[in-house]
Amino acid sequence: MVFKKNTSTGVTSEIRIRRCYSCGAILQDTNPNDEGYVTSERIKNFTDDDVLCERCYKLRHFTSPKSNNFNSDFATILLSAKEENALGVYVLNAFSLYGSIIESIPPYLPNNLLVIINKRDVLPQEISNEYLKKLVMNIFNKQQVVPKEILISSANDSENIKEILGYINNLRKGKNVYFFGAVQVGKSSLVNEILRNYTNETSKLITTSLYPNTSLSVISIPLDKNTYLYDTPGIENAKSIISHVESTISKFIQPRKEVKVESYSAREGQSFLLSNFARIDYVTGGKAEFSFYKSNDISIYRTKINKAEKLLESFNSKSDEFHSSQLQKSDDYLCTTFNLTPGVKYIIRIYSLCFFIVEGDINKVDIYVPKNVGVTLETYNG
Ligand SMILES: Nc1nc2c(ncn2[C@@H]2O[C@H](COP(=O)(O)OP(=O)(O)OP(=O)(O)O)[C@@H](O)[C@H]2O)c(=O)[nH]1
Ligand SMILES: [Mg+2]
Repeated sequence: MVFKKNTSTGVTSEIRIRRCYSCGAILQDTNPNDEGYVTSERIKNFTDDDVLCERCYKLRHFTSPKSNNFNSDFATILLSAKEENALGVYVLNAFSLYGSIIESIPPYLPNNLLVIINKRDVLPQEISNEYLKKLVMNIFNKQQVVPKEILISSANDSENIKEILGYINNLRKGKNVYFFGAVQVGKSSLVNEILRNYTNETSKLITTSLYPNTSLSVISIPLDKNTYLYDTPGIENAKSIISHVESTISKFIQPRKEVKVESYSAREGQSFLLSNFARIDYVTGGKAEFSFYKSNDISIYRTKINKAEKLLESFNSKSDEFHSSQLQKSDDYLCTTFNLTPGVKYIIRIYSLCFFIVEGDINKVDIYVPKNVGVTLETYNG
């Protein structure tokens, strides 16, 4: 058994249980057909990094992080949504828009599409809603994706939720509604909040079951006598850093509260480390300013370029430093060089880890990120 009874505490015995990090089910290794099942083999090898029941484990590992393939089970769900003329609700993460847009999804998207940019509350107010919408529209234009509406939300803002519910009711035209999107963007939180504001007049129950012809477990919420809202499991994006670090670490990489910008005056020859998740070398240029937006739980270390590699590798021997033990040596990273025009303001994004604005008399930066994680450079006019 995974859970242990501790009988030494007297009358009120304490029960220590372990829950699946993703779905919250109590873990057990006795009945494969019950919630929370894990094989005894996986229990033996459990690290705190991957405490997931068998079902969630399979969902999380359905694509090889190296291929960025779009899973055929999701294709089945989305294509049936398209066929039914259902409303698709594509949820994105405001903090990591590029880490939450799935590159290979466009051919499968329902025509009736609502986009929600969630987790607005973690971004400072100085980044405007218009800027976020413009960014998303630019990417969607290239992908030929045409949503009916783009909304901005925070799952904990009840006014916001009412507005979303209004759009859903108008757009769905009596059809089913499918929530989908990358891992951890807040789909279920939004659905839960919507439920609180929704009066369901049927006697049908909320159920979780495998979606027909797929191995994906989908939550069905009755909207009325004939239609449902479906909450689907998160799609892994191979370019997002959260696909490359332990789940316990990814919880802290993703900001939970408003991020505080950290600004540094920098000179050539300096290097910034975001724990051991990324390294930014300022290779050539004059006086420059770097402003980082990242989870408040991640510290920035400034050093000289010739000392950066040693510092990066030293994280693994320091148990008290917050880092990923899946990133051990310089071979685990890939370097991208950006040549910049001095005087132009740029924004560099490391998918789901951070974005930072660089400005000043700067010529060249080298960015080291875990292999396969996305890095982009754009001029900044936010
Ligand atoms: N600050 C903030 N946190 C949010 C918001 N929405 C969700 N979260 C948090 O983000 C985490 C993931 O939320 P979920 O609702 O489980 O996300 P999901 O997309 O359903 O995740 P998967 O089903 O695992 O893909 C949780 O810790 C939520 O509390 C939001 O608008 N703002
Ligand atoms: Mg969910």
